[in-house]
Amino acid sequence: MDIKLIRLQTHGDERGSLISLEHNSNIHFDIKRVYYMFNTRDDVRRGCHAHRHLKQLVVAVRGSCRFTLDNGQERIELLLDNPAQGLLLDSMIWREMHEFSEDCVLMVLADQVYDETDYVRSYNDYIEIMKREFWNVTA
Ligand code: T46
Repeated sequence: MDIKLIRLQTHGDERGSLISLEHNSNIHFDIKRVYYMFNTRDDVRRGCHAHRHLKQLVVAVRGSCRFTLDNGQERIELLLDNPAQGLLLDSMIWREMHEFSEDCVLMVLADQVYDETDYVRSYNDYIEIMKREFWNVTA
């Protein structure tokens, strides 16, 4: 699956901790947009879509949430609960976020500006695109 968990270097001293996200140092794409989610209820599911082209790095800067990630062939679950860990999500990965802790702040760095046409919001459509464009399955 085209995902990677990367360790982000923490600069720590007696004052506390600092993590820097920097183009060509630990972020290997052009950062065109940053957004963050907070105040998410623990009984909701966010995401539930894939992106045709977008690449993103996701960091739980505070608290935790679970990710369900799916490439149409395998499905994995992972807990994001460490501000020194970044989840690199490539395009065409189906993602769902759930079980948000009350204090969760999820920050996302993206390589494209917001574009609703990049979203694939139906799982059936997602599988059809994967079959047609990535698995070379002819119906
Ligand atoms: C993703 C996961 C991890 C904007 O106006 N600009 C933005 O940059 C974004 C991301 C969203 N919006 C608006 C569109 C919706 O009216 O904010 C509202 C909530 O967005 P959405 O329902 O798409 O949020 P999530 O949590 O389902 O998904 C988000 C990102 O959209 C998505 O790209 O990969 O987080």
